[in-house]
Amino acid sequence: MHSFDTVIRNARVVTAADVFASDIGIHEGRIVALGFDLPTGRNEIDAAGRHVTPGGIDGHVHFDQPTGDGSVMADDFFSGTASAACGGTTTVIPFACQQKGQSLRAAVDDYHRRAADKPVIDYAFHLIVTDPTPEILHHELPALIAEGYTSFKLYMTYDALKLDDRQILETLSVARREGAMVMLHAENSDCIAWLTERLLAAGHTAPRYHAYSRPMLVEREATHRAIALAELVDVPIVIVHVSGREAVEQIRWAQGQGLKVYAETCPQYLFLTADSLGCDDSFEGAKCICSPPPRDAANQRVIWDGLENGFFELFSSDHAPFRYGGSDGKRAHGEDASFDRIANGIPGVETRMALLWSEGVRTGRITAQSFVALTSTNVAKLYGLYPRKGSIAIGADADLVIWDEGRPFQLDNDRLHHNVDYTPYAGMRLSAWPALTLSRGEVVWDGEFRGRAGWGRFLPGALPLPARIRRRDTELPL
Ligand code: DUC
Ligand code: ZN
Ligand code: ZN
Repeated sequence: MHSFDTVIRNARVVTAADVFASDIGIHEGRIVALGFDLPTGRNEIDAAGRHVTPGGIDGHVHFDQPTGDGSVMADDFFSGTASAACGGTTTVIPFACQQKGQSLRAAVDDYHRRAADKPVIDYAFHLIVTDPTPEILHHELPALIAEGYTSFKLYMTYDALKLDDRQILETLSVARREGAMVMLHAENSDCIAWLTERLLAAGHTAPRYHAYSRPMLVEREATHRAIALAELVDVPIVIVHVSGREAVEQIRWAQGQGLKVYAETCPQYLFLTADSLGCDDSFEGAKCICSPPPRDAANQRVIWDGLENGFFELFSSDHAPFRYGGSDGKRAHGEDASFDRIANGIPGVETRMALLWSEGVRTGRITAQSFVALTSTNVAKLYGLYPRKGSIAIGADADLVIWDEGRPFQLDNDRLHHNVDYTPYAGMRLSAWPALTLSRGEVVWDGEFRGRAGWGRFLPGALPLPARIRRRDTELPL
């Protein structure tokens, strides 16, 4: 009779706080012992001095999300979570997106049906609120928050998704009252529409003009406005997919005032630039169309600085998968489609962890502990999944990654498990990849995908803390 289902020996355990040598004893999917000379387990894994981190939590992914514009996301809840697992991510938080006119409850039910028995790793949902009617604000949203849908995203752009400032205020005030966490997509919709119209009128239709239609000014302005709205309501927010200096400056100002404005960034803002959208008018640049668009080398450095100095709380993929070939992805409107008709988003759920470990930790830019904080612990804390997820601690789920390091290889799409036919990072030389991924103690990746559909469980979120953007000296008389 074994006391452990699995023992991982000789690990260099990394948490957001420490790196220490230990064995890890696992029983019934949980970590039950950390220490030396643990009794023999039913399965023995020798980590041989390798880094062992908590499994990644990707707090920003899109799977099987209808776009309404003729394009189709390539990954469903099976291929998306399988891809995540093979890249060292053991929990994902995709979106349940309300269509305008739809009840929020119907949207949640729809996404549960889409997920059904497909996920191979655990998952939660963020809501996307696009239609905050009184019924939704007063009844549906509070009820859903109480049931564990404790975070939601609001858009300031995209006609099908965006809210105006008044709607944002109303929705933020529900978050404040109920203690939910709000993510903001901060880009100024009217500026984008105006610029797009002028670019198209001038014949500038190629993919690379996507970046011209969404300059950093539009992100800066909306970031500033999002902060002001949150400050007025007195509720913390997350500004997602921060792309460069001007948005960073706005958030830094807010943080300097003591406001709880959290920032997320993504690999595309470290490893791609606007040039990735093409230096000529070829369609190839469509592969890197995402919003906000990647900027330039100077802005990449600002994002690296923000990861190094603790400015960023979250490092997520914003995996939004569309195929380049075929007729339902980037080409849904043909190769001649103007940039504004090309599906927005790039794949990245499988490459996120290795890109940051390889280019962040192994280059000495960030510590292994910061890596864990950015890719797992902080995500679990902000979205109400901690301490079950996000750490290597007694009682936590045994969601773990054992790292293979120091054997450089060239990244190409053939080694990935998503259902997308390209990766924007093809050709990069990386020096780390997960050797083993465990989801609740079960091996889901060991160089081969070992997971199975339906293993992943839905995780209701607890209420994240804190519920106020700052401690007010005087309360608003509201
Ligand atoms: N925003 C996202 O968060 N994901 C994909 C595209 C977008 O604009
Ligand atoms: Zn967004
Ligand atoms: Zn996104």
